[in-house]
Amino acid sequence: MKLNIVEYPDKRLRKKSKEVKEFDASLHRLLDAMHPFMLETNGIGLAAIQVDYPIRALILNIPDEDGEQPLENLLEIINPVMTYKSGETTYQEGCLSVPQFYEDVKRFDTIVINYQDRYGNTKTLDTDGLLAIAIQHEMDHLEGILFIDKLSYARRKKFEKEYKRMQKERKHSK
Ligand code: QAP
Ligand code: CO
Repeated sequence: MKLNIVEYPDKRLRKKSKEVKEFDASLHRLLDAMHPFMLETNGIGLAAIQVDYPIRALILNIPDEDGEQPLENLLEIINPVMTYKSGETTYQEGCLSVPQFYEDVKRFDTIVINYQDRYGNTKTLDTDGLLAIAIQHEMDHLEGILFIDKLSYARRKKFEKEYKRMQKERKHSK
């Protein structure tokens, strides 16, 4: 299964992802393809909509202390719902769909989510730190929201200018 990243300003990133109802082989095939794709592209989190499948599925593989991303740390999250959120934290975020741009974003520090695994089993996860930040970032993708939408007006303007210049450079070097 060959996946391609959808990059800003592609309108497909703005769709609201649909609930997953069938936990079948085609879902498993997609999840199985997303993980190596994410590692190859140096990602720590990826929502299905970023590879043009607008369904409520996302994966996360937060690096450990040695910077490794072992398979046992892979989290597959389907149909997540946030049931608790508290505190505040700021982190310099990036996104595979917004390459080469990083900016501080404010998020909740601690969250609890209910979600389903690839078999449709219901799970609860209570977490904080980078995993909580990453989950909030990926859950935003399910609503068509990107981290750049959370920037101040001035920062967003700066981003649009930088990003346009960068895209021109990338086009010329292709
Ligand atoms: C979302 O982001 C995230 O610009 C996952 O050139 C971000 O995996 C969660 C990436 C921050 C928590 C904190 C970005 C790879 C990867 C790039 C990513 C790039 C190559 C971003
Ligand atoms: Co992203």
